[in-house]
Amino acid sequence: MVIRDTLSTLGRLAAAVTLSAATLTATYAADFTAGPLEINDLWVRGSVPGQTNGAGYMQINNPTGVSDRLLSAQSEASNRLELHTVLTENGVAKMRQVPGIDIPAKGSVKLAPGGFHMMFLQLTGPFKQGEVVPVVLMFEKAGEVRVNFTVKPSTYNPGSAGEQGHGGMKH
Ligand SMILES: [Cu+2]
Repeated sequence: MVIRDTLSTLGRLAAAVTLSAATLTATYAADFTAGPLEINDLWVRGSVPGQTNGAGYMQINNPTGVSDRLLSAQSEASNRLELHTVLTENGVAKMRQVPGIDIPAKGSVKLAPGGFHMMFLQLTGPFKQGEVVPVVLMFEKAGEVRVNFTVKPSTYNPGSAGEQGHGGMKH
């Protein structure tokens, strides 16, 4: 009798654990994580013949109460990989390298056309649609994390964030 009660309790516990694990997966599935940071929706445009540079975009969520900072990135896909933003000076949009991108506590940062982006300079090969571009991101607190950017069609343009950053810009 005692044994049967114990087994039935264990059974209920097992069911409860299974349920909560499933709930967590559904709620918190991120494409990539760096410590507590969640990194989602990583993409680059497919390159066209003759294209030497490319831009990468993603969203970084920080559910913690402590801010972090994206410091740098590395990839075999290009000779250099810089962090850029787009500034408008005298009505002209220009790209500028930035020393880091802050990820605020309990907040998020979106790298998107017209704003912050990862700048791949001197591509070592074409970005082919459907493939992925492996990158190592370095965060001040969360440390190093390997991520993959998905290569979208060369004409891909999500939302209405504006295209002024990368249309015909060359380095
Ligand atoms: Cu740029």
